[in-house]
Amino acid sequence: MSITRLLGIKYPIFQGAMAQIALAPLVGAVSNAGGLGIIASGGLSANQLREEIRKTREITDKPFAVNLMLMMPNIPELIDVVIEEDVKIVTTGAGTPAPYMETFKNHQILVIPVVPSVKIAKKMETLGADAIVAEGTEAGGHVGETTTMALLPQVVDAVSIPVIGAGGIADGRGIAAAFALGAQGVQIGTRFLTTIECPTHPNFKQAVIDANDTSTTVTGRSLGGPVRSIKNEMIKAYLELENKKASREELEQLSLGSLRKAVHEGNVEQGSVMAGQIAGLCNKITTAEEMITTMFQEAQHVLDRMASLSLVEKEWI
Ligand code: TUI
Repeated sequence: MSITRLLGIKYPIFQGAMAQIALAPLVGAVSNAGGLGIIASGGLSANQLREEIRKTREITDKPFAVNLMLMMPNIPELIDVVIEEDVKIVTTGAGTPAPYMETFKNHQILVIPVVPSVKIAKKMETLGADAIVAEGTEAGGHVGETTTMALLPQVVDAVSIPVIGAGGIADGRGIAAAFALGAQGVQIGTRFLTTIECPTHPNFKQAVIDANDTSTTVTGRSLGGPVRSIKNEMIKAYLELENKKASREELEQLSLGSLRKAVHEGNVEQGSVMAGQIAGLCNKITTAEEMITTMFQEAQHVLDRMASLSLVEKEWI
């Protein structure tokens, strides 16, 4: 079954579950526009998640999902809330949902893990995942090592459930490219940072608008938790500490509360401005709806152009 039918959405686009950002206003706007809005539960208490779910339902009557960041210690409580509030789609990240799969299935909850490799994609299919988001290292936040271009076709070949492409996609060309690689849909995070409904401090949006293709880098490799964000004073200090083989405590001290600093306080030099490599392409503030409809129109133009490109005519085949 197609991903749009399976989930009851119009466009095969998921909004990335950006921690502290993907809350009711953005999620409701994306779902109202026909995409899949996804609440980021990472960092929320059970009651805060319940509130975001209820607020989202005040904004939209369309399907939306909850993302479970599996490194969070309160995952069991968050899952109880998902069940109690009758949310029917979850995406998972940064770990394995194995211990909870039976619970999800018993409650007819669709499970869509985000994965950084073929090996983990296959494992998720075996566990009973309903679809997979294959996320390349171009993405913002916690990332794997393989690029979307290389990861996507390999995951598509390795599993028989629908695959959604993520990482480095922010316009119609990227969507068309994901389709060309075998994806049934896309997940987009960074581009949603420059929407009107995105609730970050204006400085955070401006940092994304000002970014170019080389503005992001990865920190935290030495701790086994690589994170992509826009380079700034804090990131420079972090990388210097990592080069000096600083202890986990020292590194964690520097990054403590850093996402909040950037997202809420607008401190984009000392805070963590998580964003993907495609930030350089995100330089216009629009509504989520305009962004989604424009991107699919662009994707159609790209596909039309590709269809009229004849390799026979060029005598390449
Ligand atoms: O999770 C993400 N991206 C994130 S989470 C996040 S919150 C955070 N805040 C501060 C520091 C670190 C993180 C920000 N961005 N993307 C999905 C993703 N999942 N990427 C990689 C994975 C992943 C990794 C290992 C999924 C599964 C996995 O292992 C599963 C297994 O079975 O071993």
